[in-house]
Amino acid sequence: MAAERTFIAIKPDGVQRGLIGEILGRFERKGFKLIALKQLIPSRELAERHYGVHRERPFFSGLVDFITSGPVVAMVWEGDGVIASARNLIGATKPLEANPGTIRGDLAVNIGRNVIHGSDGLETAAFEIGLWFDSSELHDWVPSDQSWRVES
Ligand code: DAT
Ligand code: MG
Repeated sequence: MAAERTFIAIKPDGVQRGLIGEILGRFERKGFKLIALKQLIPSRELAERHYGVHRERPFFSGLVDFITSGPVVAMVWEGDGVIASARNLIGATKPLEANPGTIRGDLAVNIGRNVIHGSDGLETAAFEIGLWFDSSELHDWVPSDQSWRVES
């Protein structure tokens, strides 16, 4: 069975606030494996497809304006249970309700500037990875401590 992967993006506010290293470090220290990483300013088309499920919501155009306003750091992380675990590391959508210790709980106050995106399920993860990355940009590798990264 293929290892589980999730799509993570540091939004323009996280990049502007100098939080890239802080956020990457949390995923690295947790023990997940980085499969792809790039910085880009998303096109409107990419942002609208990424947030397509929210198309009818009142905040949609503001959300697309924001996510296309500057560089985003897009990533793919791999590991057992990484999709749900990444959501736990990220914290609740509303930063004021996110638990301390989570990225949003520690680093954000505003729902419209909540620093980071993470896929919310297997299907969305596969869709988002394919949307943001070409398969040639995904790099599989075996960390030297691989046996410590899986549940025994
Ligand atoms: P999440 O990013 O936790 O998966 P979501 O998928 O429900 O949350 O929404 C996507 C993004 O849209 C979210 O990170 C911030 C923005 N958003 C959601 N609800 C909002 C609201 N009520 N007002 C403004 N922005 C909102
Ligand atoms: Mg979501």
